[in-house]
Amino acid sequence: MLLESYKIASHNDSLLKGHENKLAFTRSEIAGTEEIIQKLVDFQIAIPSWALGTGGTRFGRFAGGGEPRTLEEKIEDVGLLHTLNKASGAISLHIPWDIPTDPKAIRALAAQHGLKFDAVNSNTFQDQADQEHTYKFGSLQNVNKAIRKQAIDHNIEVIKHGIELGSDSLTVWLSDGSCFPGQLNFRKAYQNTLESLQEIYAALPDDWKIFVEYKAFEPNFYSMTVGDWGQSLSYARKLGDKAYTLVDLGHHLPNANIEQIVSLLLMEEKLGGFHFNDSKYGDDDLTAGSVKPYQLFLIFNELVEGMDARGMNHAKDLGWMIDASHNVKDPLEDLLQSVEAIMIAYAQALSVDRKALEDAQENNDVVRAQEILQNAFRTDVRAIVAEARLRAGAALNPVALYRELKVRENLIAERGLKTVSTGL
Ligand code: LRH
Ligand code: MN
Ligand code: MN
Repeated sequence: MLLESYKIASHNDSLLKGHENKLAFTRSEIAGTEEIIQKLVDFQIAIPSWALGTGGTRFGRFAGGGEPRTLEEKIEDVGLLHTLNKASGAISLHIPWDIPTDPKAIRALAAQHGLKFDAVNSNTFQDQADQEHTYKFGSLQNVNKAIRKQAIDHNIEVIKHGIELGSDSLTVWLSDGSCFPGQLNFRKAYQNTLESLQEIYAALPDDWKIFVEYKAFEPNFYSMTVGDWGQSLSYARKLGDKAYTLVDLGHHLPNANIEQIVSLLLMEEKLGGFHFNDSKYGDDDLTAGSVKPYQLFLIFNELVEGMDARGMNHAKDLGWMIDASHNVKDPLEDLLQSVEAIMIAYAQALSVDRKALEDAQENNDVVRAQEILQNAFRTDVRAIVAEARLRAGAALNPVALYRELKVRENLIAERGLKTVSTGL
């Protein structure tokens, strides 16, 4: 579906007066808005190819209509999102869910939509139809060398696909672990995993990164071989300079202090990137910022503080990706909401009075420190985020325009009502 720019322009015209009033008020509330707006314009969040269809749970999947049936259609969907918000200029592929059989054409199509390829993801948590060995008892950790080799080879294959697409990072998430005490020798599982990762690392091009994603639980429920940030950091350290930890917000035990984890990883120069989502209980993969927006803000607060302290470029030095998809929403609307929530948290973090906060911290003024953070969190920054979109040529209200233009209805007319996208 083509979204002509005049439609965005006329949508923006209709909202302009109200927007300008709100922006003027926000400018009076927040210092340095111009700088914040520019940072927001530069900030891009990658869309996962597996989130464009309705996700399911193990209790069922309720597919929506007009889902993308091919990688080409997925790229078109991300292109649509990017046209609407100009903040989703990248796509992250999961292989083999999305195999670029004609990489040149895929790359050209993505470029046509202004999209880059973010991290490529390997999949050794499911058995594929043509696969020789099963991953039932793990992949890179497996006691069987042939199974480890199969998983290593798959990862190297994924790197090759990534190179062809112009990606520059590989995300490895392992479901490896055990469900029962005694099932696994932890030390041997660690050692096997490390050696396997080392072989994958050796296949990385010089300018690539490998992200080691951790997860506390699921599908293994007694132990996970990369179960937390400490284990991920331990692998990343042993692997070398190109290896980093990836933080998926849903992969922690309840009440984990994720913002502190982020701060420490940044300090250790081993934070590689994010999978944004939100949750109430575990890896719920809900829309970013929908349940715990204050936590998302506190994470961005540490990111801005830590990245600035290290002279890092916010837009370029970490991998920003969404990893969320669920059953009950239109996935494209859901992704627009996630991007918006991330931008809001980022804008709020940029608006924190750093000097005042540091001063309060140095003087143990706990009340003032809390006031500073909560003031930033409670100040409405939505007009600044909208202004960044306006300047980038996107829609002032992407979800509203998506509905006005009946995008989903058009996609259903194009692709049909009974479509099932690949993914979980
Ligand atoms: C695992 C995970 C990981 C996978 C994706 C599909 O829960 O977060 O990133 O690659 O979901
Ligand atoms: Mn993830
Ligand atoms: Mn997950």
